[in-house]
Amino acid sequence: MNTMKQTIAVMAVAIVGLVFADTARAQVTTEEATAIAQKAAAAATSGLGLGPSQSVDGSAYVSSYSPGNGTEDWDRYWDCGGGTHITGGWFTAGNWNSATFNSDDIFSNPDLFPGWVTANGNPGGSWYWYPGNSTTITAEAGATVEFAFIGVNNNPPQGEMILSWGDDTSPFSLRTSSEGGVYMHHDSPPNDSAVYKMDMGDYNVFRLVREPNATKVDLYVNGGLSPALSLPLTGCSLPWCDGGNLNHLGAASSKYEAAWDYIAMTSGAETPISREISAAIGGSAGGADGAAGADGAAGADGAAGADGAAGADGTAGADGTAGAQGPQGKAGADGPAGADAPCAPCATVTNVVFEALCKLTSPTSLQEALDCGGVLANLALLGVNPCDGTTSDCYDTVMADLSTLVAEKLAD
Ligand SMILES: [Ca+2]
Repeated sequence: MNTMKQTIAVMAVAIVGLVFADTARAQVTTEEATAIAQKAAAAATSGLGLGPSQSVDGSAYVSSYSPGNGTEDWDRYWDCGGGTHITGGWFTAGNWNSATFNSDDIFSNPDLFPGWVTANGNPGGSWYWYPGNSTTITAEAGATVEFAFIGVNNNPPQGEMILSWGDDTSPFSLRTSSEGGVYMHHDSPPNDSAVYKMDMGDYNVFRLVREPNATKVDLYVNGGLSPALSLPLTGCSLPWCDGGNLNHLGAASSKYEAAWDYIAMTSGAETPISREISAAIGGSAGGADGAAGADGAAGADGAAGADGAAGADGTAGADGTAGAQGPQGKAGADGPAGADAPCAPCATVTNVVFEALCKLTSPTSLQEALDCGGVLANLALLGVNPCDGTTSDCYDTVMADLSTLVAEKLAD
């Protein structure tokens, strides 16, 4: 039963995926695609500690970004606590005294912030790492450095070192800009990148990546997926390519007052994008395959998808069948009055009645003839338009004349 449910769940996911993919190809606009990408990036980075807003407990500083140091497998990581850069951290050289760095401090708060160190702004102090012959940081393998600090303000001195880094082929440095921001510098051949302007007084995360055999180094800031700056690494010549410049990492010049949170480094290029891809497919490359795990329980149903975009208009449909006959219409208005029928002279009516009387009957008395003649006169006058007087007048005239004519006939 469990297998059945799993199968159904997998099929449902596959169908939804197919529908979505088809919709995406056909309908998604640039704005929608941008929104989807931003959402995906936010979702992907949230698990890396690059989500927004981390307050520094007890301090006045609130960062716009939180560091990703806790989730990565760094070769070297120091949280800036537990001693000096050498006794607590992984650096091997450099100056540290009470004038240059203060442990457990964010600026003027004495020893209230374990895991932080403040560079006091006095000259002379930096942290250096010299791996000697055991370096794993090579141009061939690529490498990544990440660190975070809060600057005392956004008015840093011009050109102070934040980080100085050389693999086995070329050195460069990341420096402060008096414009408010940072830039990258290469000594040989001499070259400066553009200035990336940012609020140096905020909590900022810097990530430098040298991809394998790359001819440039990229700076990513605050979890951004695209480089904020790039600097070509086109070559190296003496005196910049001796042992003091190659194969080293220098950091945290005390000439720029800043409170440092952590610094980490690893062999291999770990761009923000490659980190996300790695996380999405289930972790780091390399090791042998593990044994197959037991089947997981069937997942819960996914949420219903959003409505799709409106479709295009369809083609016109075929004509419908004829409708039923409608109800009978209203009676029409009366027509105009007709023309008068032609009139009939009463004398003509009298002659018709008399001839009919003679043919139909053989009266033996005047009264008998007039009784019968009255019936015939009424018949004859039906529908007749008398030329003189009314129908009743014409009837009287007809009966009077008929009386005369019948009397003369009887007298014959
Ligand atoms: Ca820290």
